[in-house]
Amino acid sequence: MQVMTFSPEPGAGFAVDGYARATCKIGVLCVTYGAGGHNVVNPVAGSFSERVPILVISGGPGEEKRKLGVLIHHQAKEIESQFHIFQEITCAAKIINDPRTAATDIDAVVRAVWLHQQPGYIEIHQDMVEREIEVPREVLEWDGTLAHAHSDPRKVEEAARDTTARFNRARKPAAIIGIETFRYKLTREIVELGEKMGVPCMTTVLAKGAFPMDHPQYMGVNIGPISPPPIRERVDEADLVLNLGTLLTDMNLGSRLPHLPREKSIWAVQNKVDISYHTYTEVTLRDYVKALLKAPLRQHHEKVEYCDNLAPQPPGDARQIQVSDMLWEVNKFLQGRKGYMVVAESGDMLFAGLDIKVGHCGTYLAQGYYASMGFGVPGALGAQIGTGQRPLILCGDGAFQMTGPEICHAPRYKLNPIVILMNNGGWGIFRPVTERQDLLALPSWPYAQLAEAWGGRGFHVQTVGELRAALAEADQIPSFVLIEVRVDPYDLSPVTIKYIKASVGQEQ
Ligand SMILES: Cc1ncc(C[n+]2csc(CCOP(=O)(O)OP(=O)(O)O)c2C)c(N)n1
Ligand SMILES: [Mg+2]
Repeated sequence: MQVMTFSPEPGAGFAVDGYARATCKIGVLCVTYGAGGHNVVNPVAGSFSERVPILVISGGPGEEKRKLGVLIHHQAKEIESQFHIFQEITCAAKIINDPRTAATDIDAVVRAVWLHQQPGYIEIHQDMVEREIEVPREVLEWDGTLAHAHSDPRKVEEAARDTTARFNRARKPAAIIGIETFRYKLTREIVELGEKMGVPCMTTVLAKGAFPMDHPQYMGVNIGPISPPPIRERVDEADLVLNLGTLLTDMNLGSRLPHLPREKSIWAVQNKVDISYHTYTEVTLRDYVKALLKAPLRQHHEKVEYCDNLAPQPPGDARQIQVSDMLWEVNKFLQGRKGYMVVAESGDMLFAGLDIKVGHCGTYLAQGYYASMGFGVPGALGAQIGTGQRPLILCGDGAFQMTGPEICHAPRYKLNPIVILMNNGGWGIFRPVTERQDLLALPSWPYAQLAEAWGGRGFHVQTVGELRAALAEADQIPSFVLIEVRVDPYDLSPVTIKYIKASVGQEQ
């Protein structure tokens, strides 16, 4: 087992999330009681809301200490306060304080993590660590497999029949792929289904990467009303939209209510299928997709064109670089190269990243819904450990100042991400909507020098040509690389501009 340590606990929390998110395996996070446990509440809350399977193991004060009746160091309100906090952000939480039930309690939490694809929590009291515990036979003989939820086969069959009838009547169906397809390792089946149906396939914001971006049927990211016009028009024209594993979040919908009428849509998510106004419960996504793969679906042959939000790149390499130039240059860089994944931080880069195209089965990771700053660098380190793909991290200066220094751990684990640090001198995404601009400013760090001091390579670029050259060089450098890209404080990515306009209620 690979054990890694980080500097502040949030780094460890995001790294475990990144590992689990990228590999669809359970990641384990170990923290000390109180100061440590409370320090990972934010990353674990992110794993909870975006359905990433991790197991949190925390220490806890022993029985002897409790009996003293005094306050125990690291305690917040009650001794049990940390446990109560984690009950809110996990699907199962147990304090392990009884040797007779310890094994079954741990077993139950691990099974729940897998079943719900959400974090679980175990608190092991100090005086329990060395205790002998009773292990029931079924736990001893467990073959290591973890079960997903079960379906009712009759409901699966009927849901698939109902879907087939509607699909075969539809003239212009389309599919929107959601994050559950990736979490339940269904990408191969979803691609097969997309090909069998022959319809345009889009993803939500959170699920970017769940459908291969270089597949001829991939149309791009659907963000409701602020999608690229061809996507918006195609969804409006659709007489049936098949939503597979799509969580209904404001981010996925461009902060508006869905404009898909229910009678024209099918939603398969969270172990149920809603078809028009009917609901089939106890139908897992896996069984539903498998049933559709066997169903007599009419094949369409629609020609699909990939679209993003980028205007054509103006010519000239000596130009002052803009955010959209960075996106163009990263796309060109990725086009000819295998073995890269992209990780996008929160802030402008969360929206900017939607215009990145990673081919060759490269992973794409971002907290597309919970959207916590600080995920990028440590999340990418965890993801590289899990997949071996080299991360290209898109990160703002604000987010880097939160957890970016975790990059100093890269050399000792032989990890080598490339960090593209967009330095706009502050919390840029809020500049168009904030009166007190002074509150958004950040001190400038010597980013490139810090990278060198931490065992990596640092670049500082200001023009399009300099970024292109730095990326090409970074590709050949075995250590981690940080490229600081100086941009205008008011320059933002195309999707952020649309998102802000939509949020403040302006027309696009
Ligand atoms: C932990 C956390 N705190 C606060 C926020 C709210 N927030 C979202 S974006 C942002 C500023 C991002 O600044 P920066 O990383 O420099 O990115 P930029 O938009 O400037 O490119 C803030 C404060 C958040 N998402 N997460
Ligand atoms: Mg910034």
